[in-house]
Amino acid sequence: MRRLVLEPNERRQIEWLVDEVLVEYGPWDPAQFVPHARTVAESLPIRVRQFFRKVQADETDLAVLSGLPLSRDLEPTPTGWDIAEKTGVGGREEVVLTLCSAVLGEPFAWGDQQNGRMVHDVCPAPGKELSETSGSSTAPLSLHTEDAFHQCRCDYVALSCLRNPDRIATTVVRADRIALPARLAAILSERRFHHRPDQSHIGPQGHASEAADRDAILFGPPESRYLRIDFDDTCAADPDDHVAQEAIKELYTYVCDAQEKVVLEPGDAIFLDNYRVVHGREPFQPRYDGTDRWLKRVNLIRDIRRVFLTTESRSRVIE
Ligand SMILES: O=C(O)CCC(=O)C(=O)O
Ligand SMILES: [Fe+2]
Repeated sequence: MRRLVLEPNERRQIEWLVDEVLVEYGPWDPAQFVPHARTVAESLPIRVRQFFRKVQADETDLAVLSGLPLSRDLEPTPTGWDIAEKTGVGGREEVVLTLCSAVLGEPFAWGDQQNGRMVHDVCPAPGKELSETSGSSTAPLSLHTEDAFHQCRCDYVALSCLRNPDRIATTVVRADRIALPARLAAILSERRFHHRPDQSHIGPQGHASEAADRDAILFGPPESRYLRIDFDDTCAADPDDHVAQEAIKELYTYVCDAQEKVVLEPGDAIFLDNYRVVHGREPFQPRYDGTDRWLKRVNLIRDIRRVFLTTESRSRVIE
């Protein structure tokens, strides 16, 4: 894990830049700003830019930026992303995350997730407590590769923390820390698995072709393996393939042994390499009184052309 703690003068520099963005590109609309974000992000403090260049070059699995600016008059935590969308709460924090994220990758979105928004709200929502979505709370969010079902899934998940009063951990498992026997690794490297769309993508029929693809769970350079798995939605491609089914179960035990917890503090942003880390969240009791845990989230891809080739347009929203 690599961490950069911002100095007060760097935090001020970021605040000025956010003010500039809100004047020049206001009223704030992430979808309008995102194509310009990379250029504006050139004015971020040099240590931030160097940090992300290093994260990219080394394929750092977990990177944390600490000491980011937070509004003194931050609004109460919304009770769901749809409320956040209507009210536009946490707008300054979205600018901060979008700018920092743009150094590492290109933001993009999914049409069927949070209404195609570029910046998501991760906060507990009434009625979603037990769901397999970011609005869950009392049930743990199982370990997953973000959008594992899709070839165009993100290279990085960026999560910035606005509030986390009960210090609820994001759970992470780094591929490098999973001590798999060679026999198991060999099965998981074969294309005998389906990665089905998760509950956050409503209307899974829209992704039927990806869901039908056969793919491996383990792939990439043998000395630093890549992972593709959602423990709720990855299954054996052939229902009679008991070896593949058992391999997923066995992998789960090794993954649990390697699980680590990262507690995000307000002003922290974590950048998870979605090929090298699977992540989830501990359960917690929501209060729905404006003080709940609240994160902002952005999906990042290294090469935006992969998105354009998927959308067959210059749209960053995959339908
Ligand atoms: O709430 C968290 O810490 C992680 C949530 C998550 O998996 C996500 O938003 O993609
Ligand atoms: Fe996630």
